[in-house]
Amino acid sequence: MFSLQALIFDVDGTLAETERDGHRVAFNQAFAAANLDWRWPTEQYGDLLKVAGGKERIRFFWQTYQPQFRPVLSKAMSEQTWIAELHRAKSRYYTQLLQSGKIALRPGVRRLLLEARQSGIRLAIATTSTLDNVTALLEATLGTDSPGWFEVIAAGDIVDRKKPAPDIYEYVLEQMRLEPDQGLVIEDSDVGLHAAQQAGLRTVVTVNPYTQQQDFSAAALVLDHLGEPSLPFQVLKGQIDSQTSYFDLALANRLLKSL
Ligand code: XBP
Ligand code: MG
Repeated sequence: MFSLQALIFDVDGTLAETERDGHRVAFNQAFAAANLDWRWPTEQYGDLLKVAGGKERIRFFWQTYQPQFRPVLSKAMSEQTWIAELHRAKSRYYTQLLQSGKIALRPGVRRLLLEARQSGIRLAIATTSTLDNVTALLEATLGTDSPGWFEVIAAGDIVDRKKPAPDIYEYVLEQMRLEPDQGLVIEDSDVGLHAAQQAGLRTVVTVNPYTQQQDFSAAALVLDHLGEPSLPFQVLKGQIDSQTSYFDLALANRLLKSL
């Protein structure tokens, strides 16, 4: 009989709404500190999110919107190193922002993580963002021991190809010695869903304002958020067999059995 063994969480947009008021703000702070007149407004940032990974997003923006721009490179500095330095500065601003406590977890995230821990369900993270950023978010929202709740935190450049490539999910499966049908992914974007699906994993999507119009036809279930007893979720796609108003392990198991 099928029984869920592991939950694999995406980070940005899934654990917390980090993009608009977190990463985007930090990118803009780094641009200003580097005397660049680049600014990423809220709406344009939604388009830029189709490129996963901060360094990749900077390069994409440069090539697409500022193709004439040439940075002043000191000796032996490549364009790649220049991007990496700009991105390091961005990560510093981002972690400072998290430490100020401005970004909260999305509904149901803490509850589901605690239930999984109590039930012996294995936990992992698969994200495009950098490890320092993930750790800072977990510590700021769930406490300093929380990075240790996750058997694997697969982040950033640990794989060559970022989402939508399946590599980060394949890496997690390999590290956990887990078969795809033993796990369930929680994601927020089409890019993330594609990555998980290509790795053979089934996925529950919790949408956010940047992703709600995307195509989630390959998802097992699409919700507005994971829900709480006092804050029912809305099912945007998929069938659930009961009056449940929040996503828990019992629902996860019923869902996977019905697929
Ligand atoms: C989302 C991303 C990340 C963040 C920025 O990751 O694409 O690139 O926007 O973080 P996920 P970095 O949804 O996979 O968690 O600047 O650290 O890349
Ligand atoms: Mg995401």
